[in-house]
Amino acid sequence: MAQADMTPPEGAAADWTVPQDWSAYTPGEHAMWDRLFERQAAMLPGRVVPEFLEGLDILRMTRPGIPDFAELSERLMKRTGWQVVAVPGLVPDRVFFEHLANRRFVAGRFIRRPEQIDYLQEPDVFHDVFGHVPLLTHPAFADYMQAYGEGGLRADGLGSIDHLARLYWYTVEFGLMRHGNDLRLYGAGIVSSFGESVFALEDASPNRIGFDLKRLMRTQYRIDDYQQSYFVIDSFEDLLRKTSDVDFGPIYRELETESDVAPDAVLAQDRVYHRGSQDHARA
Ligand code: HBI
Ligand code: FE
Repeated sequence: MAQADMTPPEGAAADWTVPQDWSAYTPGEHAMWDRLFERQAAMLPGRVVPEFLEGLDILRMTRPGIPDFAELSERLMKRTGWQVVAVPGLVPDRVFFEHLANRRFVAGRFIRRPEQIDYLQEPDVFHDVFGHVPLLTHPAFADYMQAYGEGGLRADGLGSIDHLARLYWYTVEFGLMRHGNDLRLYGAGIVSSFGESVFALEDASPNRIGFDLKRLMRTQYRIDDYQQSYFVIDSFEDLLRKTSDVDFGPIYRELETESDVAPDAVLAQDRVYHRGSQDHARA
């Protein structure tokens, strides 16, 4: 979880935003973006949902260099009313939810260094902008993200952020979608990761299980390795329907009396697309 301290750091506004300061990026930083972009762009066609590639196009993100948030915001605003704002790093949960509820996506402005190319702890501009922003051009996904922010503010009042955060994790960060008889990627944590883009879809190790809201909110997750289970939605419209026409209050109360589910578990009730060998996690 993010810091409990609600005071923004020196140089940040009360809502924790900072200027992106686009002109301060060095040629080396832009080159790092281009290197990451090319690696993912080569891998994603045929693996990612088409809506993601359309989003890259709509936002002109196929051009070289770290995108200028002001320009992304202008294009997004016309499509779905979203903006991209810069923050220094992880922000407190309430601050995060408040931005999403107002259709502002908070993005790190820094980019990883070459020695961190495959793993870093705090989300950088490549994860946040390449991973998250393209789908904000999709109306149902854009509405889902706002609804998550609003739900976060309510969950905070009910002491249920930990359960709700699993929904974000297993959809926005690590979600898969059905595509005909295949599966496709849409989670930002997967599409911004060279290794996990292949692992999540093609490796025999992880479970791939149909989306079920309550089951998913019972499921613990790993932050230190590839996921042991991925959850599969039918469409963004279906995801929005299954989460926004629902009163989470009674579900949170039920969850308090039910045990958590381990990250690798398969339950009798699950719609199983693939039962994982879990070889990766055991290795
Ligand atoms: N802050 N910058 C940033 N990015 C996140 O994705 C983020 C955050 N703070 C809290 C948070 N995510 C999650 O823990 C919430 O979904 C609960
Ligand atoms: Fe993320």
